[in-house]
Amino acid sequence: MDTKVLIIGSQGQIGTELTAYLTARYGAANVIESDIQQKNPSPCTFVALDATDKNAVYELVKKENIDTVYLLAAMLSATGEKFPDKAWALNMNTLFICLDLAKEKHIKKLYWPSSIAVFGPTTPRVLTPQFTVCEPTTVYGISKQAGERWCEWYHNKFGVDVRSIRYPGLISYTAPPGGGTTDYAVDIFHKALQQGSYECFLGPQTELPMMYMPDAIRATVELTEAEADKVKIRSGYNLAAFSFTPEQLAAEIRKHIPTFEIQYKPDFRQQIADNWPASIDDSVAREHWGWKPEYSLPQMCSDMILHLQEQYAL
Ligand code: AKB
Repeated sequence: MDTKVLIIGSQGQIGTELTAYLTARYGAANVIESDIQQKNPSPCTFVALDATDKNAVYELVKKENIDTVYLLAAMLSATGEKFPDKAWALNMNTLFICLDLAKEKHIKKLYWPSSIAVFGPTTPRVLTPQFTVCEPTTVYGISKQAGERWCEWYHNKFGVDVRSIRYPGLISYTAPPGGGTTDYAVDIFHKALQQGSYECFLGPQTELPMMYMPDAIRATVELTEAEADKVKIRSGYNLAAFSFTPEQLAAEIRKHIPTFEIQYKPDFRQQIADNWPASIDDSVAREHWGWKPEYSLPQMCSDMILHLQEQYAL
């Protein structure tokens, strides 16, 4: 495939796996990964980059002849509530820099992640539709909702080819998530294997939409590579795989680790989760560009435990 991509924020939970996937798909010579600093080894070229520095992003795009940018740098929901001004500045400034690069035709395509955080307490919680009330209550959610509006505006006004998914909570074993409300669904596996027990920061009945990372990565690339006329929504697509509560996840983990114990100590993240959907209707993504998840909750659990047992040499 004739493309050269830049991943911004490549060392995070999504970026680590997207970088590996795209490197395997396009070849190391066609993928550049960038982040504020390098934490993990890179399968392609790594460039240290401050994504809020427009000139630095521009120089890198030009030097490397980039046509597609995956902009993943962001502050998530829980950390965003602690640092609202920093969350807003990071999440919005980086988006404007990339939208403007696309508007000025320095890049051809932009992928930017949205989130279920665009929804709020006035949104229907069960099978949340694609088009519905969006009154987010977190700074992260407000930034994602505003970002979606801006993406659509740049597309309508200047023809910017921007694509976006409203990710549910993402579960993976490679790189840890950072500062989200759905992070418990990753931490729980590490603690289950290392300690046999977990103290959960959400209550037992808190149902949230979730997805295994291989599905999320495949969706991201499928949407980014889709023919432009199939991408009829330029704000953010709803995407779903499965939903569960901490209690249901613990029961699934117990099928592999029968002695696993869970305690509940909800903190400020409970309120964030209570304002998010329990499940998502992703029929529009299925219809427009053929999205279909592959992993169920039991399949995700088995795969997570298998890989983490290897990591911890158990
Ligand atoms: C978070 O919990 O903030 C993220 C998200 C759902 O966007 N994982």
